[in-house]
Amino acid sequence: MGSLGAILKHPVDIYPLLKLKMAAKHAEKQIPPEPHWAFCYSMLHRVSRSFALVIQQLDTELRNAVCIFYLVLRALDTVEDDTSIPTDVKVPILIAFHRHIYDHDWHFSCGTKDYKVLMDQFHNVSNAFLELGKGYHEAIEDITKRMGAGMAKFILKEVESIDDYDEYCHYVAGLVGLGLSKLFHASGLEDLAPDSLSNSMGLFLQKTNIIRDYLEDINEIPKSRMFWPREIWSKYVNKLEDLKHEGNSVKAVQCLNDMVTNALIHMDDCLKYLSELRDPAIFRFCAIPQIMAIGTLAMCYNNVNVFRGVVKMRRGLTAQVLHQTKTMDDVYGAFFDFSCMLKSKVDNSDPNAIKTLSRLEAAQKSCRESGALNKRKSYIIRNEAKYNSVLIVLLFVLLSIIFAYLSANRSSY
Ligand code: D9A
Repeated sequence: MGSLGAILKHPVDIYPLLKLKMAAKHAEKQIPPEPHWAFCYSMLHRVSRSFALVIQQLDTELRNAVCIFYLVLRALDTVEDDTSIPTDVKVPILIAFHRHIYDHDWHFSCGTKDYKVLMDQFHNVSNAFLELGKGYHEAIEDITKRMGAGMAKFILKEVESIDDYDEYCHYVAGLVGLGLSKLFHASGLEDLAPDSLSNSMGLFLQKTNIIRDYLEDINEIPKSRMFWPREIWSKYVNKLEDLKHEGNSVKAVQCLNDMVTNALIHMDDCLKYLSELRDPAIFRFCAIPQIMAIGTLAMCYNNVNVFRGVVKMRRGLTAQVLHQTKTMDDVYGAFFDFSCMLKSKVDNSDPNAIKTLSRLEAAQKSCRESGALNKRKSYIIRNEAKYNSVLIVLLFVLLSIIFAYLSANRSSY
């Protein structure tokens, strides 16, 4: 849908979208003067859009550490993703990456577009890294080392079982959760979160990405990338790529729903992790991606378009989440709403319907027990309904005027 069409359909998006535009303009003006830091922050803006805005609100020292951590991880990812690098070249780079970040002029050319610039000019990232405090150095080094080793392991191995799937997601995303918790702790603003909760924060986001990106990953050139575990898809089709063929759409959607149901396991841990944060900026930084994830899962569930193109949250809805997420009550409200939306999409004939519903009900119970739902003023879905009825009233008024005008004209004949 074109952006004008989207806006006409969701007039409620106009204000948050304008606000987002202004926040983005403001953030771009805040880029620091030192060339290496300027490089890091402009890179961050280019590769992460909305996420960069939320990072921007963190306390300066922590913000710098998170910015560098993010870019180091993106660089590691660029090496892992580049299918044109031969395995015997790639594996040693992944394994030694935690040492390269201490090297003033190390770089390795790979990736495309913005990622190529990041890789070619990586010395800016290492120079900025070297200026961070000791606590931040240790956290970033430790996570980079463990992630690089995990990625190397999975270059040679496919994701077969659900345990493999959880292990792979741990390396590429769960460890990010662990690393961020360490950075928050090093800043003195938060207690150290338990590793299992930090891990779940990453798994929930990563599994959502893997579900949403099925088509993009399977169509990857020169070689498709497969992250959906065989243990799940083999119940529905013989080959993972069969899911995209039109004749298999019933099986494909059942498999998709199975994958979403698997991701829902992590909801409870995510709510627990978020409920224990104290600093409001750190809270927003952590909560926004989680709400986007459950929103994306709600859009993907039972939706055959996952196998035909991209299913994403509307930009306007993203902008709303960005502005409306301030407290834990907002998180409970959003999780509750998106769980409702998911529940309404569950078809009793789906092989996993009972499991899906029970996971959603468990999450809704946590939201209800928090007591947040009674006192909230507005939230995403109800808000939308309110604006839609305003639009219907307006339309009605407009039609009445036209009708009155026409009948006045007729009587004058
Ligand atoms: C995150 Cl430092 C990520 N990943 C994300 C973004 O959120 C997490 C990569 C590097 C960092 C952080 C994130 C944010 C806050 C708290 C977290 C956390 O843990 C406590 O990570 C677990 O997706 C990537 C991984 C999932 C692999 C970890 C959010 C983000 N959003 C994109 C939108 C998109 O669709 O990818 O990057 C964006 O805003 O552009």
